Amino acid sequence: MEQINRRNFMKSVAGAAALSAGDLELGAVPGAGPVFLSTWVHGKPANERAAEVFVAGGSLLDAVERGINVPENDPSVTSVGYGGLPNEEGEVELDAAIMDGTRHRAGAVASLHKIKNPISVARQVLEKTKHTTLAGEGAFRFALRMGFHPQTLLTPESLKKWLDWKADPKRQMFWVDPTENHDTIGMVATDGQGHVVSGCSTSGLAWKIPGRVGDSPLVGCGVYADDNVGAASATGDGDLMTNYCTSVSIVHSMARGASPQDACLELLQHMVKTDPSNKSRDVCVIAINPRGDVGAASMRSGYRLKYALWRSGKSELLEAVALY
Ligand code: SD4
Repeated sequence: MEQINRRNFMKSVAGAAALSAGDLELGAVPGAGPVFLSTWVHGKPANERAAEVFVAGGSLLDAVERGINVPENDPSVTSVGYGGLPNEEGEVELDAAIMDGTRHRAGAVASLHKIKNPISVARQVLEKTKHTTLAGEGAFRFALRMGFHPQTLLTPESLKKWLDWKADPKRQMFWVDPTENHDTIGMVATDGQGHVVSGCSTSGLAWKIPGRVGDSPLVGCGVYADDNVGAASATGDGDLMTNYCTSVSIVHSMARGASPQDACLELLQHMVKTDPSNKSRDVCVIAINPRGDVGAASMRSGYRLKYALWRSGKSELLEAVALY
């Protein structure tokens, strides 16, 4: 695989003619260089920040962490970090994980309160402990020991939405309005030199039962990364996806020879084979291999994934294929 140093990479980014959309088709074999692939519209500024951190000399893990910090810090993104919609009791509970495909190790936090950057706490779990996952009060106390500052994560807007939900006698529990629950950020990345990382951060489903842990902080579900094969992440109904170990299933399909795109589709097809009613569920997945081939797919067109792709200095927003 061609090795590039950062100076050459920056030159090539500055000088490269913009790639046409056709050049970036899923499954195309691109030249070596970093690639960042993220879920939803807020994935675009996240990818751009990740690329900036990487080009400035950060590691791929630094890049994915800092990229994911962008939607975590943005109060207008209502399912990630600060401004994320709370659980049934009005408390914002955050889940996040980051996995390093080189060491085959992850760090994760679940049901973390009052800390707006769970992906950074997850990174500290990875770097500073021999554990993989910390949850709830223990995760919070660990974050304080690592120097994170506690704060209220409810914004006036998210507090009002929770009060309105509480006041609605006909309110649905656990999944009120799918349009409000689409904002998890999953990011998969390669440095173009054989390394891959997967990261995911979310406030989970709005109005969830306190203590509920979704797929996002679970290794193999919301994140999976292996330099020998590739990385995957997911967004959607985590209670469903956890039962399919979504991300590791995709990476294992890739290990058996599937392209990232085919591996994403295979997982969705398998979900429907085991239970046809899964056709109508909210499931979206993304995948990448160390060469930078990417895949993205949604189960159904009514919940179609918009995903962000950053490659060779070009940052764009695309629509994933939908199986149904
Ligand atoms: C969860 N998978 O907690 C997350 C929510 C999500 O788009 O991704 N929404 O179940």
